[in-house]
Amino acid sequence: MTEKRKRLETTVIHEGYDAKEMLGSLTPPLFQTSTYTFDTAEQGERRFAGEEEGYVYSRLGNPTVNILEERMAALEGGERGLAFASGMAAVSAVLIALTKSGDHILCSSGLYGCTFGLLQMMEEKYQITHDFSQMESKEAIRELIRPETACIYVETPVNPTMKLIDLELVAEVAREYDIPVVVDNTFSSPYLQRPLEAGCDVVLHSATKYIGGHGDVVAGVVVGKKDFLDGVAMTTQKDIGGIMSPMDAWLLIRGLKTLPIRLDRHCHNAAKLFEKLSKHPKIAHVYYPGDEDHPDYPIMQRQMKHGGGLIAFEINGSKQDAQRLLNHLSFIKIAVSLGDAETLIQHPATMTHAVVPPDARKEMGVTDQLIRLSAGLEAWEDIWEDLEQALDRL
Ligand code: LCS
Repeated sequence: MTEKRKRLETTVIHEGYDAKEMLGSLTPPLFQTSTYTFDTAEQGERRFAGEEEGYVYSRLGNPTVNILEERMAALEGGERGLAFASGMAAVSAVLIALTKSGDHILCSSGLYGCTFGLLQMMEEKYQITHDFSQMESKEAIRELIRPETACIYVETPVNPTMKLIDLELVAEVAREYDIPVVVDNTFSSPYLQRPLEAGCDVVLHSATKYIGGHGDVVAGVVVGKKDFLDGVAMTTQKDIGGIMSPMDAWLLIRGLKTLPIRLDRHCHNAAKLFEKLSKHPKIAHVYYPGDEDHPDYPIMQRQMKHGGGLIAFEINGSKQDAQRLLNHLSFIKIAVSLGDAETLIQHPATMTHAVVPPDARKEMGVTDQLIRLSAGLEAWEDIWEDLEQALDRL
């Protein structure tokens, strides 16, 4: 009898692990090993030749890491998952695997600062060019596709402006040209948004954020078709070597178990804070995908379960006022990263997006007055009281 596919809330806890195979250990064991012994020299030969299944060396595979990879593949609805040392190791492995010198990448207009930095480097060193697009219509996307366009790379919600990209629309155009679509799903997690179901080809995460959820791991994950990921595993992962450590995989397996209940609380807190922030006189604008008046709200309803746990807002004032607001906070932490139990606040123009030149930053909508908040798991009333007292002191 084939086993019925389980719901996401069950998959985050059980997929990819059978306690019977591990002496009944309820929790997946941590295989903290760099290498694996062969019974004979001939067995070693067979393993290296790919004629016999089995572990060889932890840069090529580790049982604890494999559990996480299988679980993430099931959660995103892909055939295979691959784990990396960081979100940027995942982004770079995918982009390098998909492109060669002279190619072109079409990107959503607005990307995490280091992804922007990587694209700049690829252009300077390898002549792999890129364009940015709001991707608001099929025409707008088609206009920027060239014969050498090797992939479309999308973040949605966009970091940090919270603009949304319609994934089904992008996937439809990409299919016309047979170009793969890569989606950075870090801000949503598979609980809120599943890009592969929308027709996209590769999904990746900074697992540092909601996947881990506890601020104690830096990691990345990629999910997609087996053929593509087998290729990445044997090239940009194996030979560049940005693999995930078994300990980090073990922590992520633990963190993942509570993903749905954490996300429910993150989203609830963000919705409450949005209501309060949008009425405050010292705030000029709030960017939040759950805002019913936001032009992207219909996209949110179609492709996300909730509005997510992140809010960006612009204050009435200067860059110094934005910094003063952060300095006045009491328990809300000034820190980059997101998706942790603690509410985190940061100033994108001088922190996550400081590497983006001022002109490009402006085009992305990252002004000096913009602040990004990752709603934590605390009582939302306490988060609001801290924000309110800091706003009142401006
Ligand atoms: N993609 C997105 C959307 C991100 O926000 C980040 C990191 C990355 C990829 C890279 O992942 P990492 O290598 O750090 O695991 N974003 C950060 C942020 O917004 N604040 O600090 C890091």
